[in-house]
Amino acid sequence: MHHFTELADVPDLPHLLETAKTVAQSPFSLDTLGRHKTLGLIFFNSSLRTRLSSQKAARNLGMEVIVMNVSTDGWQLEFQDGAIMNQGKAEHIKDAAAVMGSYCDILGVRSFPSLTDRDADYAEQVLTAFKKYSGVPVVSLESATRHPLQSLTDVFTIQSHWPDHRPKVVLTWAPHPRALPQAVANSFAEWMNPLDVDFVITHPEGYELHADFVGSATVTHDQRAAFEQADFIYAKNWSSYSEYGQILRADEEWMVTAEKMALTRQAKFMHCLPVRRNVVVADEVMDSAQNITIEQAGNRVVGMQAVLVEILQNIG
Ligand code: SN0
Repeated sequence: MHHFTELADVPDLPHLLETAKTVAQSPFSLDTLGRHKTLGLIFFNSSLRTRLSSQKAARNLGMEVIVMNVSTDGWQLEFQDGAIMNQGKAEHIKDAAAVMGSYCDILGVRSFPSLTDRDADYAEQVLTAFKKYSGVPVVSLESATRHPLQSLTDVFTIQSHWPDHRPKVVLTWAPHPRALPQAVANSFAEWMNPLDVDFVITHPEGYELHADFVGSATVTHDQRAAFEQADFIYAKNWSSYSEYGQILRADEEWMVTAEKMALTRQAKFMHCLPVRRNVVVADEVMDSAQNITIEQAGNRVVGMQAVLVEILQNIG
């Protein structure tokens, strides 16, 4: 594997999942694979799990790690090709990415969407620039439209709770006070499509995801019907794609509650975290045995480590 920014970058998903299983069973068996190799973690936005799990994963492989919050600690970056840089922005991404690439063997990059310019967001300006100018493999630490490290971890987590029948996996929209990206939902849908699961997406009208991500999922506006007989409930808020970046409703009607979880087949509750308790999901669900979000977050180390193993093996 070279880059890891979307499912299409993964040459062999079953192989990557096998690598993840091996990593989970013996995290230190390849502790010299990354010797004298440096992972750079570049954040344009906040991070807790991605930042910590990536550092831990890299160190388990003997890698050095450099972390930088570019939006607060770096020069303001210009992304426009041919820009006359006589305003506030001090450095062009062409130069900054090339320099970071010269210090690092692999670069992880986190950048959120603007949620105002849909075309620019879906063109993945930041990630594309890093791929083009850094000269090294790029790992998405969540981009404008996707969060593949989260999705890989989600697939791994679902596989480790696989029931004795073909599972029903439900992605449910939930309310939130802020406008959030579609990235986690897009990516989750992208990675669920190739699995042998009954995949259902439920959301209020106006929250349709781009058809490329929905794929062959069943889409319904009836959340309760979607929950019936579900084995996994994956909750996530996202802002509207059609009325781009807008919050169309924020009422608590779509919150995940114990009463709704009772419609399921004792489903496991999943969320990428951070989660707004008693807005997205009620305490009674978060504090129940059905909640596997902490295990899910723990598995982020496994997901990142598997990705680093496959990229490092490819670098040689
Ligand atoms: C991000 C998102 O994409 O939805 C990161 C998830 C991994 N979530 C948030 O920004 C939540 C922020 C908040 O105010 O609750």
